[in-house]
Amino acid sequence: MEYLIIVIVLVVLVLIAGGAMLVRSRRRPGRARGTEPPPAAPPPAAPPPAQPPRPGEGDGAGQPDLLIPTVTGPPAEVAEAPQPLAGRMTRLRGRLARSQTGFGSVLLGLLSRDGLDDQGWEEIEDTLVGADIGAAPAAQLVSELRTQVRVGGARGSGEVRALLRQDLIEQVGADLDRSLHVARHGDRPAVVLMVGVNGTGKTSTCGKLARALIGEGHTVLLGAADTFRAAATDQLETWGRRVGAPVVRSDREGADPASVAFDAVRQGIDDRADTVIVDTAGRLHTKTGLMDELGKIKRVIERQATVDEVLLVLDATTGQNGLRQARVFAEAVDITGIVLTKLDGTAKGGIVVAVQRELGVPVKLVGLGEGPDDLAPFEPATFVDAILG
Ligand SMILES: Nc1nc2c(ncn2[C@@H]2O[C@H](COP(=O)(O)OP(=O)(O)O)[C@@H](O)[C@H]2O)c(=O)[nH]1
Ligand SMILES: [Mg+2]
Repeated sequence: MEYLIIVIVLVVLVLIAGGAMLVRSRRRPGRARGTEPPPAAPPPAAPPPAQPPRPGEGDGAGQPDLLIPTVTGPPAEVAEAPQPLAGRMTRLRGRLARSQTGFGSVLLGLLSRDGLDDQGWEEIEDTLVGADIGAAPAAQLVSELRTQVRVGGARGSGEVRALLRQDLIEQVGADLDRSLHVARHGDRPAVVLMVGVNGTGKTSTCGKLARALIGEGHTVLLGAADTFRAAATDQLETWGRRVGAPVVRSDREGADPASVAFDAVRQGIDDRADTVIVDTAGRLHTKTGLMDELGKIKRVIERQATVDEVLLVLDATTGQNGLRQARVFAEAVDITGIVLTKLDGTAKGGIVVAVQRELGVPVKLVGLGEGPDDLAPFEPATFVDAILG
């Protein structure tokens, strides 16, 4: 009898332990989006996979840690020659259109109604606000459209679409200078500083941009000034290896980011590189901390070269939170352009209008996926056409 009880207890314990393990292993693949990419098949010489995040381990700003590797596309795709930057947004517009379900077609549907009343116009305004365009631009758009519709009288759906298209393009800013300053000048490389909060896509953008520039015949060097975690440096190195760009890094976790940036630019000058792209840490600890860190990196670079672009990387899916981040970064450093990533993952493309207005600088590049060629120069008309379907 005692034997039987002991055997039953043992069986129950084994079942409980087995169940617990099953639950834990089930949970692992379903991580929150943007915290850890599913591990892609590593390239032959890839660094060892990073440790899984420990609870409570972060960057000091309450942001989850990010792990390598980032590229989830098959290595064969990476080995192919990069697509030219020009025309990429048109090629990738399907990603946008797919993610914009709602916004454009809802607007067109509302505008095509016969005898739009105040409530209808309010719905149009709400739809625009819901797409993150911002309250002021939404009100402005509605007032313009109202005038146009009143003056022109009843219109067909084609005409309504043309009006809306024109007004949206105007809001997005068709005439802003979105050129990227990445060309070597004199005996100095152009320097691009990539800034933004952890997880927005800085390191991927460094890699994608390097790949695109190399495809256009530039020589590019990468600087791993995100020294906060060794994994961040490894991630950039993986990109460098894949795209054919040397990476200047420090072997010491927590090394001074400014000194890595300095070394990278020094190396870029010695190598006669066209462009040096410097990746930074996205620690939004305090505004003064951020200012000190980014300010120091910039000053130290400027001892030997000019910083031609300071690109703020923003995750389009973060909405108002992204705008708040943008404000803090803009106070810390002079931003010259915005890279809006993950536009493939949001139906709220209106953030383009809101963030440009907030910072007074143009969106220069957009991220439309995790693949190595999923970075495109921003084109207002293509963007609006994708939204309107
Ligand atoms: N869907 C999508 N994912 C992106 C895009 N850009 C970056 N990511 C992913 O966002 C995650 C964080 O990117 P990472 O470059 O490490 O961000 P960082 O912390 O700012 O350097 C990675 O899983 C990237 O693959 C994009 O445009 N679209
Ligand atoms: Mg990074």
